[in-house]
Amino acid sequence: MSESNQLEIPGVVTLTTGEGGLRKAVIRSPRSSAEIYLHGAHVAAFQRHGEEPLLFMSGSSAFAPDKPIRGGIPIIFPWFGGREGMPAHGFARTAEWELGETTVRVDGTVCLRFALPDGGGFEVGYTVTVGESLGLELSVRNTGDEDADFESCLHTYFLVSGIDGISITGLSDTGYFDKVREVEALETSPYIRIEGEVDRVYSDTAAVVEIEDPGFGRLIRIEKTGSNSTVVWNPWIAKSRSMADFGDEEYLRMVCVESGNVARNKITLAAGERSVMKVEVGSRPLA
Ligand code: TA6
Repeated sequence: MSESNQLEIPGVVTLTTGEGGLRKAVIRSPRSSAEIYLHGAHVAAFQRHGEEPLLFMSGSSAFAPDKPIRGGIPIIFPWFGGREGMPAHGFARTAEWELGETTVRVDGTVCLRFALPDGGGFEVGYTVTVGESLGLELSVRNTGDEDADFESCLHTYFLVSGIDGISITGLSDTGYFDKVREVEALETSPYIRIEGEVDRVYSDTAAVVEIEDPGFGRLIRIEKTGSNSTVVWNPWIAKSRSMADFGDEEYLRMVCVESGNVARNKITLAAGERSVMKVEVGSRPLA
């Protein structure tokens, strides 16, 4: 049997060719479906049966070996943001990851385990669990002889019914760096609304964040462990127009709520030490 056949589970996990000729896994569980590209181990879609898709995907996204996918859940590693002469947000999201194992649990939940072939001094594993909710686990181990730093972020793009109708809770009284105004600030609002470009790195927070979307009649819940940073981003009008892989009006239908360890929350691992970040995203009807 070919390797791909060993990883396929009939009716549950299918390996096929997706956009741009990139390989992807198509997953179907009793409660949901998902698509994950090997390019970047990129979760491109997740949808609970009978619900709107949970994740946003730009209609203008590139699907090419040397470009990040615009939407879904890019894996940002080992740095967040720009770095002189290097790709923004690190190299993990444009690397070809290996799918090592697929399993299905008694309740039908599907687990897929990916590995980054070259983690630049780190051993990096990523486990995606597709079921009632979407589980993401990023494991990073320092394979060097010295301390090593890294930043990581699961840069999740959520689909919303309309950006002017949603509110984000869970970050009140949390400090953040406002990348638009380039100032440190304190979140004083229990309900964050998006009324312009928002690009905020909230630090020292392990809080659950929720996105209330009356238009879809749903509440999206983002729980995490091993993560002390939460990033909230919407490009709004001008930045949307400046991105070739993002539609001019697409800012109206998405918001990024990202879970990671970035900036002051970057992680330092001793030789051989491992850190694990877990994120679970789910949704339920709004009461
Ligand atoms: O997470 C927010 C952010 O850092 C923004 O500043 C914006 O650059 C966004 O990421 C998208 O970055 P990308 O490199 O994917 O265009």
